Formats: sequence, structure tokens, C-alpha cells
Amino acid sequence: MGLSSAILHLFYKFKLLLLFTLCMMVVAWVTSSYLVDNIQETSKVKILEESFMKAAMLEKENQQTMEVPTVKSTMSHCPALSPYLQGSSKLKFKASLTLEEVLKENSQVAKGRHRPAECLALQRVAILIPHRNREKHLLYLMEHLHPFLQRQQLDYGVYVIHQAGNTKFNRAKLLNVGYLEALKEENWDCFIFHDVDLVPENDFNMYMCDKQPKHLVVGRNNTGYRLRYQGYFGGVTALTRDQFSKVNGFSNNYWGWGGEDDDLRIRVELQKMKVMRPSLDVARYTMIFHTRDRGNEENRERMKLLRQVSQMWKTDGLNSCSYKLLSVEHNPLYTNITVDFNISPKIS
Ligand code: UDH
Ligand code: MN
Repeated sequence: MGLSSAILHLFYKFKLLLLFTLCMMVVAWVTSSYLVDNIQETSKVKILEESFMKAAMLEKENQQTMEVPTVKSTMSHCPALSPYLQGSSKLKFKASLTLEEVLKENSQVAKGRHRPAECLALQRVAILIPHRNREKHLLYLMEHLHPFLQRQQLDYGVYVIHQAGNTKFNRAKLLNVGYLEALKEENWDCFIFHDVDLVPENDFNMYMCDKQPKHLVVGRNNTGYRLRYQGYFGGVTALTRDQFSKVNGFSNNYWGWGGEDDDLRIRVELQKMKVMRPSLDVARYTMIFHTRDRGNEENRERMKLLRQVSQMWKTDGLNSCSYKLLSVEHNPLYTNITVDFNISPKIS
């Protein structure tokens, strides 16, 4: 082999090597880019997966918050003074008023309860009405009270505590029952103890509790819109859950008419609390005319009982209120609680 052919052979080998190296480089490049792509793909999938998980979790969290009554968590409190108040109104009591009419006017009330849709009410208020044989008065009160309480933007519930049978009427004990039974349903902040025949004339007379027990009937039509007497604490009063429990509620021992409201005032004073009253221009009521009821004759024992309040209040009241619960019915306009006080003296 000559020199030139040897050089040619070497050159040929070199070309082959170059070709081989080039091939190897291509193979290496293809595999490496595939691998890199693969790695990138995997991390892309991972990121996507993670974001999916996050989104799913967020949605779940959102759903969970949606399931809780969102009103409570997102709404702000109602203003101190409701924008719906109208002030004084001339009350009318139509003789032909029917339950159907009152129900129609108050279709938004269910089980005697209502709360504002636009804001969180400042207080949860239970209205307790002692009752027997005053159906027409109850109808008039429902007609006026529901719109009145809604204009005040309250979260409220109405309870009528009905005394079964015809034994002597006991207003105070019925109100104790109302307090105890209403608290089984809801953690009410404030209790309004309300006669069935007193209709408020001015919606600036707020049905809310205060730092001190409140007396709301400063004036009424049948007393010439004057306080009946110094210290009068009857008709309609407002006490917080704690104020009422502090005095051990009403006495259970007042059968028939009179004295139980004075007894409560003495209990309040014994606890160093002070009765407060709104101003006379708003705390005005119309009492639907009535005569004395059978079964609610004047209680001649009341003066004697009133002299013993300081010895009695601790053991006579909420903690000693025994009764037979006959029924709890949820009517559209109120919850009706029927009780039997078979231990009371019979009507003479
Ligand atoms: N109540 C009843 N049924 C009764 C007795 C009393 O539902 O049979 C309730 C009702 O909520 C009433 C409250 O107890 O508003 C107080 O009783 P009341 O209205 O008889 O007391 P008031 O002081 O009247 O208003 C006393 C007798 C009125 C005699 C009038 C004569 N001029
Ligand atoms: Mn009355």
C-alpha cells in the first residue's frame, strides 16, 4: 500500500468516526430532550394537580361557609335607631277583624318569630303574654304588635301562656312559665312581659332591654296618660334574662288580680336595681276596654304578701315554679303554651 492510499484509508476511518460521533450526539440529544421534556411534563402535571387540589379545597371551604347561615357571619348589626320607625299612630280596632285578615297581613311571620333580613338585630327578644279567655284582645294585639316589632328591626318571638281550666288566674306564674319554656327554645337576651289588652301607640317605645329593668307603660288612655301610681311596674315590662333570673322571677303566690307587679318591683329594688322608664311622649298605650274577668277577682291577700317579699323572694319564684305542661303549639303568629296549675284554690 502506497502512502497516498494509507492517508486515504485513515481519512475514511476518520469520516466514519465523525459520522459515528455525530450519530451518537443526535441520539444523546434526542434522548436527553425527551427526558427533559418528560421531567418538565411531570412537574407540569404536578403543578396542575396541586392547583386542582387547591381549587377543590377552596371550593369545599366556600361551600362549607355557604352552608352555615351566611347572614350571621357577613351581615352588620342593625343601626341603634331603626329607619322604619313611624312615631305615634292612631290605633283602630275593627270589630269585624278576623284571624284570616291578621294572618294575611303577617305572612312573613312563622311560629311567632321574625328577624330583619337586612341586618343583625341588636337583641333577641321574647314577648310573653299571659292569657285566658281574651281571644279578641289577642287578635288585636297580634295585628298591631307584629308590624311594630318588625319596624323596630328586632329578632323576636311571641309566646302566649295560656292558663287551662277555670281555677284562679295567676298572671305572674304564667310569666315565669313563659320565661322557662321560651329559654328551652332559644337563648333570648330580653323578655317583655306583656298584658294582652295593652297596645303600644308609638314605635319609638323600644321593645329592648336596658342596663336596668324597664317599665314601658308610662301612660295609658284609661288613666289619662299618667302613671297609675308612683312605683307602678305593671302592664308591660322589659327585663334581661339575667335581671329576671337575679330576682328569681315573679312570685308564684299571687292568685287573682293585683300585687304581683309590685312584688316584682320590690325584688328589683332588693337587688339594688332601679326601674327606668322611657319618656311619657313615647311610652303610651291604649288599653282595649274590658271589665273584670271571672276567675281574676281582686286578691285580698296581696298586702300581706307584699310585706314578706324580702323573706320570700329567694325560695318563691323561678326556682319553685311547678306546673303541668299540657301543650306547646307553634301557631303562625305565636307559640301557645298551655299549662295547668291544679294546685291553685278553686273559684268561690
Ligand atoms: N288575663 C287574661 N285572662 C283573664 C285575666 C287576666 O288573659 O281572665 C291577663 C291578660 O293578659 C290581662 C292581664 O292578665 O291583660 C292583666 O289582667 P287585667 O287586664 O284584668 O288587669 P287590669 O289591671 O284590670 O287591666 C283590672 C280589672 C279591670 C276592672 C275595670 C273596672 N273599671
Ligand atoms: Mn287590662
